[in-house]
Amino acid sequence: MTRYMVTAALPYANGPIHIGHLAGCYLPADIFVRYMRLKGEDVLFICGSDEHGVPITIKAEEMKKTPQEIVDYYHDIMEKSFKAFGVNFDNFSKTSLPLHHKNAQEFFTILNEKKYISKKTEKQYYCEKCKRFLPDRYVEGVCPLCKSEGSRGDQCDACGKVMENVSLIDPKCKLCGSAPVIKDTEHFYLDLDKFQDKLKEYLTGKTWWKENVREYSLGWLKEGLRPRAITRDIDWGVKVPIEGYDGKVLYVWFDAPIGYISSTMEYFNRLNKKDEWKKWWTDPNTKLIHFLGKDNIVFHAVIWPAMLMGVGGYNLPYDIPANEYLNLEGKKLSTSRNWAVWLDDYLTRYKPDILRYALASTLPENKDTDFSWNDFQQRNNGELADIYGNFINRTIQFIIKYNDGKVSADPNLNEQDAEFLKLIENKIKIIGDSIESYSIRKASYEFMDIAREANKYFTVQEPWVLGKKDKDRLNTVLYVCMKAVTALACAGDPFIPFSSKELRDFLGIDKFKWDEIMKIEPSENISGKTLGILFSKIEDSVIEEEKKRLGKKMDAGQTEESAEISIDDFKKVALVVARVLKAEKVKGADKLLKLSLDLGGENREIVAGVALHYSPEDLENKKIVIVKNLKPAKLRGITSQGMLLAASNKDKTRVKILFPDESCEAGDTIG
Ligand code: B3M
Ligand code: ZN
Repeated sequence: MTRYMVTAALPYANGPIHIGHLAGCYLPADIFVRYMRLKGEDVLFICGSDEHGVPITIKAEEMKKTPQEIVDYYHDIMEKSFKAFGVNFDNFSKTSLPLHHKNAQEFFTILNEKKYISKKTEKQYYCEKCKRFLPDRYVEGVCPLCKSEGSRGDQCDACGKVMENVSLIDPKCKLCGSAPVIKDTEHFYLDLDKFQDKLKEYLTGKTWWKENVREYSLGWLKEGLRPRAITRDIDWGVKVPIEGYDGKVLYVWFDAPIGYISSTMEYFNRLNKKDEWKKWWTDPNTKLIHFLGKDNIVFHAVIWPAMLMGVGGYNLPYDIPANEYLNLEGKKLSTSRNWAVWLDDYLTRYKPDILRYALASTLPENKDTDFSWNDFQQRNNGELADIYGNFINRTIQFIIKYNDGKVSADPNLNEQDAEFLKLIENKIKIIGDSIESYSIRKASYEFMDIAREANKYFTVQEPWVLGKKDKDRLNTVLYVCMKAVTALACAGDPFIPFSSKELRDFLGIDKFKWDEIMKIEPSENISGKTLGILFSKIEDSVIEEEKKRLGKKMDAGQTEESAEISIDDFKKVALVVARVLKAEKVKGADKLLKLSLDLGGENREIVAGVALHYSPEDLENKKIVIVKNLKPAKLRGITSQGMLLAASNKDKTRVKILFPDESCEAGDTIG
């Protein structure tokens, strides 16, 4: 039986995950894997953080931390947010692990022994002021190919092209801004030219690949492959396993794909099945599928297969479903300008399923697409709430209110009923076929279309009229509606797994197979059960807030620290001690607590975004510090008359309220 080894590109551990990453590969990979598992296929889903290379060392220098501290920090954030978003990797590893270093060195050694690696002296940028070579992203300039500014030394963000050595126009050292000189340095090269013919045959045979991926890769061969440097002059990374090369490490793109294998090994080591990984990487019955974004294509479709061919014995990638780019509100995503929606931040305000669905509906499968907050709102309000949620809700409410919660399983289907059920069955098949061919946008459209059609059926059948005159017919109609609810609960799993699970729990469906969804008999009695609101509407003002957030620096501390204020400015802020009389959760807002405060003779209400970190009991009777003269703001319909003081880390994963000494009294002023 065929096995599927599925990977999603290893994200650099130099920042949290944003929607561009999600749309590029993590969401499509997860949807694919969820579906394949429901089909009963044997799938392993592997990822991990990419912890080497210049992206990491630059970040470490910026934050004045060690590279290891940086990668550990972001690895955790990424792992947690993937989990909370429902992206269920079997293993999320780290390329800084010793196991991986050993594997990468072994690859290098074998390729070297087989004479696929050579040594060459080549020109490299060198900054005389910083006294160091400037590999990859340490240098920026104008792209020689597309002429955009801010292009890096190894790859241009704007056109995605991989750069020839020292070819930037007007290069600048990223660290100090001065113009680098060009110096000779000795490096190891992977002799890609030796794989030209084999790669051509390999790529030509991949007729089922997405056209953009195959064309792009073959395009690379047209110019004739040349040896590529696979070492760098930095000290963070996998050491070159040859004596006398201190201060040089393997290029991150040499070791990173080997990380997929290391992650697989780590997974099976943990299960005490040490050799099992081989089945997933060398057995011809295993199909290797790499999900990734378009700037990663050449590394996976040309260089990585060459490495695997060179070492020998490994499967070559069977498919590389790469996506194009996702823009945000009509502009290119930019992490440095904070023109991004960050997953960990998003998850503090909204359910994962909304973003999953909104992104699935607009994935850049064949061309760049755009994410906008208005579209997000429309997908939620107009589709998840008004179509999907509405159908489920009206069906269940109707059965509970007007039919004692009962629907018996002996329907008397007429032609219309049978046709409708057939239509659902067809749609489930189309969804599956679409996912298998990586047309996930189409799949998600067809999924919502089940609910669209179901609403039509409900309206046309008019169960509210039937109740009075034809109990038998009513039962049949409700039975058919429950079949549709069941179909939505199951077929929704790849797209909106959390809501689907909630709905399946309500319906009492445990495990199910994709091909047997229409065979599931709906539960005959739902009386006494309650199903929460799956999707509630998002107000315009909330969306406006999101838009305002874009482009603002996440790290407020950084910008404010530099802006000096006078003592008079500071005195304008009225800080006082307040005692919490009562604390309660704000309905429909996971993050907010409403606090009733005693300010020493005056009572006030404030709304504070601390509910993820404190429960109401934690705060009652405690003394806190608030800004008293802040302009009142309305949050979820409650007027907040002030703001409490709390300390937090940059990503707001740790939030600590400042509690003054117990001997302070409500109303005491601070300053
Ligand atoms: N870390 C590039 C990126 O995040 C890189 C992928 C490695 S996959 C082996 O865009
Ligand atoms: Zn410099």
